[in-house]
Amino acid sequence: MKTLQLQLRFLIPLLVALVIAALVVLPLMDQLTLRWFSRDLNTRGTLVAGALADAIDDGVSSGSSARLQALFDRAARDERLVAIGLCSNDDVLVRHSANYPTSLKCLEAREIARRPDQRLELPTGAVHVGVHPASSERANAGTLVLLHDLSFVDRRSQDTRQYLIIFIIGLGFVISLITMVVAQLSWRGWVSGMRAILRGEGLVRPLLPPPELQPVVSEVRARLRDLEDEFRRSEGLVTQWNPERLRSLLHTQLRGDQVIVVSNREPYIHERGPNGIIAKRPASGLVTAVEPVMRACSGTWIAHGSGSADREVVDAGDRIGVPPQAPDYWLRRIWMTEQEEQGYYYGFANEGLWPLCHVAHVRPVFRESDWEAYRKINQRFADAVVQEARGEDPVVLVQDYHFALLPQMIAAQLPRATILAFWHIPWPNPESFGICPWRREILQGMLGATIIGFHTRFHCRNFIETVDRYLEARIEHEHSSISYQDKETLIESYPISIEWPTQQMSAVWPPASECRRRVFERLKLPVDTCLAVGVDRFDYTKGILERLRAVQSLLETHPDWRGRFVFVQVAAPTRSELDEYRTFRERIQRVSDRINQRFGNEHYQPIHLLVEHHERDALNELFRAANMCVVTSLHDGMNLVSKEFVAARDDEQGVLILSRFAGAARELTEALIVNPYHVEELADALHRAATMPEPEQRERMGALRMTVREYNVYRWAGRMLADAGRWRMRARIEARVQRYMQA
Ligand code: ADQ
Repeated sequence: MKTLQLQLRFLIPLLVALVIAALVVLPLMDQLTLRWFSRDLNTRGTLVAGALADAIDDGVSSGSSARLQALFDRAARDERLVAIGLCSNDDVLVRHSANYPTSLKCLEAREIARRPDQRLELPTGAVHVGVHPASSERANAGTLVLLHDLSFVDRRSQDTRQYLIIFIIGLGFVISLITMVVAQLSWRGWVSGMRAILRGEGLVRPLLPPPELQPVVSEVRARLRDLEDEFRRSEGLVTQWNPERLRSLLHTQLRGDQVIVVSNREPYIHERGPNGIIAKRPASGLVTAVEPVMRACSGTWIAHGSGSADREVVDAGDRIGVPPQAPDYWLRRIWMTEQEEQGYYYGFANEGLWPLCHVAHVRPVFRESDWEAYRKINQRFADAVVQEARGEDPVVLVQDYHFALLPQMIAAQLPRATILAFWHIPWPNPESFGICPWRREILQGMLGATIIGFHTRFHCRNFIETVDRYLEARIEHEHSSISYQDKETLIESYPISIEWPTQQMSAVWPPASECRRRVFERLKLPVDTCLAVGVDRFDYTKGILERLRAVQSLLETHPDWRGRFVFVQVAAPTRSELDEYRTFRERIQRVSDRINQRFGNEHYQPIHLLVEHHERDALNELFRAANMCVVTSLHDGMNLVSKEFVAARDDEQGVLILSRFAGAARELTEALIVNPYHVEELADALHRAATMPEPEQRERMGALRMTVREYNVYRWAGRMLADAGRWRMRARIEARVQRYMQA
């Protein structure tokens, strides 16, 4: 019924247009034909009159009426010329052919010839009346009245009219046919498309909708994207991210879909010790950030099993429930040989990508064999993700630079998975990245992800520019997205953070004064000591050497601090298999010894270098005991130590000195922001922190604590997962629209 209505709505105006065309076009056509022929007949008449002028003049002047009559009768034998008459100069009909209607006087003939149609109806039929001077160079014999037959004009006009009518009918028919077909198709497409959306069904169909509906699909896509952007912006205003909110987000926006995390470092390492097997938490910013998220969503974490007792504790599927005391999620361990670890982890990831991305004056090394191992291990993890996936569209969180190729490898096997790749370290500029021989492969691998996350907008921009430089991709800066080989990837900044301590947690902390007493007792420090701490993995990017130089400078320029200023550096051993790390460690040891020799004595050591892993409580105690925490990274994606120090100081005392090259400097603006390369500037900051009045410390620390509490790790994960949820919803709607447009 609807279709019929639609067709009528198209057909009626069309028919009306055709009738009007027939009423106007046909008479107009008749008029035009008559005018054309009149013009032709007048021209012809002028020619005839000119040709006869001399002969008529001869006939008149010789007085031979027979000759004139014969001339006229001969002329009137022409097929078209019906009759001919000669008017004298005073308009008297002096001679005419036999069939000339004598009732047509000269004056009347002139009158008719002046009318546009020049038509005269005679009993024998219609004629065209033309009046032409019969004059030549030597003669002026009067005026000729020429009567031309008009029946042939009428015949031709009728023929033209017939053809025109047939043409108009034909045209109308073709237009109606096209209109009906288009109306039918459009209506069906719209109806089924809208019905599909209302029914809320749909499966991904790789087919494209019919071309006439492509604009609609693009429009739907653009609107959804705008809404997403708007929502993301408004979300920034919401505060209070906590485990409950994250859990509810997982159940509402992700409808409880499975979450799989992939990282190189495992959240718990089982080691065999003298007292049996113990589970240790590694010193890692990534583990610190992702572990609370996994506890909240009870998914599966896939990681390299690197502990000496890791194999002993897993089940037949290489899985173990963690945390050990109260399991919340599964840890699936992946095994690799020493040689594989050497190539993939130490080689490509840590001798290649780590220095490449940090641009920290250590040259990256790229070896073909490392690249092969990297690819092989990435594939092994991708296969594990596929094994662990319960459905065809899990949410997979791929962590860090060890797995640049993983997104594409997972997408190849699970095209409907939502893959979030988070890059925990900085992304360099395109020129620096260009050093990598496999730059294109790495970018292509990463662009298999649905969303790629960095800590800062600055790193996002570097990444987008790098893709722009090395791949043929379409970049939409407005939506911060990259389309590569028909796949769209969102590039977004998600500043990582820590789990803000709950009241139950902080309630059991010893008071700051007690922490200070214990630490001072352990390190045998006089009570009036100003204590500065640094806590890092023992890595050349963390700026440990720069700190030592600044301490030396402080003790040189402010000798009154000698004996009263102590710097404790806690450095967790890391990547010790690599030469670069071993030499760095030796160098730090040498410089510390030298400073201690120069400024220390048997009771006083300005530098305490503690090269060991500390448990969380021990670090917390140290942070609470210190007067300041020194974070001087030469380049750092974020730096969680700075946030941990802030979280530990519920007494709102203590000063944070923070490198401006750490991502954290963009959020923690109330810290003393420094350039770690500038020795004196850093030494000044140490002095300023050591002498900062308590009220100023309170003001700064209070503001810092508000920031870290609000921008906590649940917000980091929540924003990312919320984006994933919206992306999945968008993909579902798009698939539905496309599906029903096919129908
Ligand atoms: P990391 O380079 O490991 O992380 P960071 O963010 O400072 O750097 O995190 C280190 C973690 O290890 C912290 O949780 C810290 O407490 C812990 N840690 C350090 N020394 C320790 C020790 N001696 N004993 C025990 N624990 C220790 C990478 C990037 C960072 C980014 C994080 C998270 O390099 O820029 O902030 O990932 O994305």
